[in-house]
Amino acid sequence: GCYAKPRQERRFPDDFLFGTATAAHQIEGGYNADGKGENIWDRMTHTRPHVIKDMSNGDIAANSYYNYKRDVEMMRELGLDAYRFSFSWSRILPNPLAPYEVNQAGVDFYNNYINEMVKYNITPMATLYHWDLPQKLQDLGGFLNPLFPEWFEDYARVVFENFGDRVKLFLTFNEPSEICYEGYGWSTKAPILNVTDVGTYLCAKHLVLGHAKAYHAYVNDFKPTQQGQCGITISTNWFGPLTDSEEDHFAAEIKRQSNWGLYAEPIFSEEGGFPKELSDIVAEKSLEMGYKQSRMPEFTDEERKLVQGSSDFFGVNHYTAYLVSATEHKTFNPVPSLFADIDVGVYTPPEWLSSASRWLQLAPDSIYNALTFLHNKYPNTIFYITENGWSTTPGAGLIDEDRITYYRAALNSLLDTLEAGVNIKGYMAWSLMDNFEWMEGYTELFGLYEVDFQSEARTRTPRKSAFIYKEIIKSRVIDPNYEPENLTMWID
Ligand code: PNW
Repeated sequence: GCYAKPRQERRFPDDFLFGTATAAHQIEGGYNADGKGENIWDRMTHTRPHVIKDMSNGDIAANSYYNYKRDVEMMRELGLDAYRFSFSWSRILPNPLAPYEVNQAGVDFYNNYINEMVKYNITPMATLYHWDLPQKLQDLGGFLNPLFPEWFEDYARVVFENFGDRVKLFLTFNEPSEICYEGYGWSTKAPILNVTDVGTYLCAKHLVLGHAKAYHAYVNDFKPTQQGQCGITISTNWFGPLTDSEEDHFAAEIKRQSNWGLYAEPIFSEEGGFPKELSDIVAEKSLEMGYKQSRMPEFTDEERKLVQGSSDFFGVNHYTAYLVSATEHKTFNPVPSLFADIDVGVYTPPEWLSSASRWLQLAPDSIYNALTFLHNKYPNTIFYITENGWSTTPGAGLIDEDRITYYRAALNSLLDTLEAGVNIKGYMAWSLMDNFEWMEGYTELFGLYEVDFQSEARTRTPRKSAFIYKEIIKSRVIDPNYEPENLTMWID
């Protein structure tokens, strides 16, 4: 008879952590509630509203500051093992240069949120920085100021001190490349500085130093009693060569070095410091322009050592893949800039399923390609997928078949990766609910739950994908034919 083991019987381990992810500025609202300080997204959206696609902001967002019990109820409905959220620095420290002046109302909010999760056995995973820098620090140069690592360590200590008794999984930064390249080297995230020549590189150096200082503060002063883990989340989409030519293979490697190597290499590699080939290129281009030193800063030996190995695990935000060419598909870039330095073209095959976001397509096997590559490059590393998800447009409704197709493909690729021996301990779907999608405002929606942004209560309603994810979490199996009977949610 034909008793071949069906593909859907491949299981996720029982102790694998399934969760969802959010970020403070995208869901909380309460932008000036109870003593919260201003952050760079408050400032930018209030003074330059036209930079946001629908001229919206995060003033109210999904109003989670006042809805945290409902949020945790949704986590229970889905049967989540874990939940990833972020702390708002300016809610906890409205005056960030006085880290001893803690805003108690802000601390109380996070205590309530965390206690409610812990009460229902949901493991909190907390990010210290998801893009919402206190404006007062930006006024002093933000990530470009060499004092940044100290500011960040001061803040990190306040977080560990207040929440580390219950939070055992900390992430310092979310997506350095979006912070440094988009915010400082370009103008597609706050603070839209557009310092194309050195913004990305200076920010990268200060960011990894800040990460390392926070990590060592945790390891030396908190871990012995709190017994948790501290890592960092880096956006690691897959970049493969467009053709099999040597030039395209090199182009893909340089693209990877500039996109995630800049942040991963100093922390996770044996050698430490910035990626070699990228550093050589920037040094060479700097000389050509008449500089006697590279625009890429260096690490002192002491700094290099401080940063090397400063992470208990590697958090991966993974969404899609791109094909890289040494000659084709190039776009205009200012000179000098990171994109002009690497000088490659990036291509997306039109046959890949498209989301509501320009940059997000369903690329076959992209989790497998990215994670096996990282595993081979940084052996013995523990990974968590800290974000993965799909966007739809407002009004697309609750029946989100493309999102379901995407999640099933991603989770199958994740099973392939686990079977290949990569040590991945958890997966956080982006996102629990619709939220403020940065420059796109509320025009691209990533939620398993729809949020009614017209209603004062910001009513949350599960989409079909929520039921599919719930079933996968419960059964530990991806059943390609599972259909919910109706869209009525319950708590098991
Ligand atoms: C992430 N890319 O950003 C962020 O961490 C979230 O805050 C955000 O809402 C979510 O993804 C959806 O955009 C990304 O170009 C930005 O591949 C850019 C990319 C991926 C993720």
